[in-house]
Amino acid sequence: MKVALITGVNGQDGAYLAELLLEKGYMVHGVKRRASLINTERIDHLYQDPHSENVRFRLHYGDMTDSTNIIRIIQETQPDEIYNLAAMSHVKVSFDTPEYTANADGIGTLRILEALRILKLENKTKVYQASTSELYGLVQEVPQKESTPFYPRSPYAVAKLYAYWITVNYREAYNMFACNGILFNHESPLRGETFVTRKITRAVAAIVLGMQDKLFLGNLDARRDWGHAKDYVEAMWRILQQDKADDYVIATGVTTTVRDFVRMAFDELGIELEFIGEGAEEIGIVSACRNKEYILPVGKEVVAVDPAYFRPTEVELLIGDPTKSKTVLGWEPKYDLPALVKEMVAADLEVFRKKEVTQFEHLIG
Ligand code: NDP
Ligand code: GDR
Repeated sequence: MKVALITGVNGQDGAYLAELLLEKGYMVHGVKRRASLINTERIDHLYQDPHSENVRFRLHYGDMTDSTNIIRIIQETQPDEIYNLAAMSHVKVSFDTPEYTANADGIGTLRILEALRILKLENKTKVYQASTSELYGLVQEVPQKESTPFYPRSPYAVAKLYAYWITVNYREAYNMFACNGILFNHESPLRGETFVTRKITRAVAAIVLGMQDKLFLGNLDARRDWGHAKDYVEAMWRILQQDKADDYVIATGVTTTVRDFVRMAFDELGIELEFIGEGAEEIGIVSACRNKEYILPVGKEVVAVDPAYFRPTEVELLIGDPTKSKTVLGWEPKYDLPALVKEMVAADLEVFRKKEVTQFEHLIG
């Protein structure tokens, strides 16, 4: 039985990847950091009682900032494959916590690679590093592909740049099977609530149910290449099944503005929006309501800009060229953006039908 170790197992991608690897017959070990509340909602459906026999899914406490536990967990689990997904993954928050982000996202990757050398597993264990389209940052070339120069625009992206290159360096220096997946934005109903897509789909659900008045956003002009996390974890696995270690862009090749994502999400429930004004003065108002269940008055302001969500340096345009991953990995996404939006809006309607809104949610992200 193949053994996989996933850091960040209770994050969006960790949950989908754990599910995929369990389906494929792997023994899956997940690393989870300690929190004051149990935050395993995304993986609760995969729980296996550690006291029973033939358990194939186990969690270990660990933190990317602590070499000792990384070495110990790798020694105990002797993985064939490590998927390093753990990270402080919010770009805006990285401006507030730059040193911690460098430590967890940058040096954390080094800790894993070095642990493998210390344990003499460098020629046994394959490593997947969760690299990101944020490396491209300030546009140098579109669409962005593996050879496009990097120009990171946030402490998060700079930390991930270190992680990218240390992965390449350990591959070249020690002949390790260490790969970067340069993944463009990928979303799902499991996406963290402070990333823009989920913030939008949650707000749409809450607004139509009368639980929220308005959605405040930052830069509506930013363009992202959005895919579905389920498709993207399949690509991660494929990257480690190749004969040769390499780096791959994973993207859809389609880019959309934040404004259009908002439009699509409201339209999903039969509500059409018109955007008027510019910059920080721009607002989105209801221009038509086709839905008999969720009636919103025409003219109601449902979207406004709050400059608090602007980033000190922004990534304006991301659009990936997935040619290499399609030809070499045989990877093909199953979801397009309309299908993704549909699934996320439907899931959030369910969430809000059952739930009370937390007061803090629009203070962050
Ligand atoms: P999430 O934010 O949903 O998950 C991140 C995971 O990392 C969580 O389990 C989190 O734990 C854990 N984590 C954070 N800090 C530490 C730490 N110091 N030690 C141990 N664990 C930690 O991210 P995604 O699932 O969306 O992304 C997975 C990876 O892929 C990340 O590295 C991200 O930067 C990268 N990426 C994501 C893309 C995307 O569009 N989703 C695109 C490209 C790259 P906790 O729950 O306790 O916070
Ligand atoms: P991103 O994702 O920064 O691309 O990083 P996010 O969803 O946070 O932002 C996308 C774009 O939307 C704009 N935006 C807002 N963003 C947030 N979060 N909140 C808002 O209110 C808002 N209004 C506008 C942002 O300015 C940005 O341009 C994600 C993360 O998953 C990273 O870990 C990953 O590496 C990259 O995707 C690829």
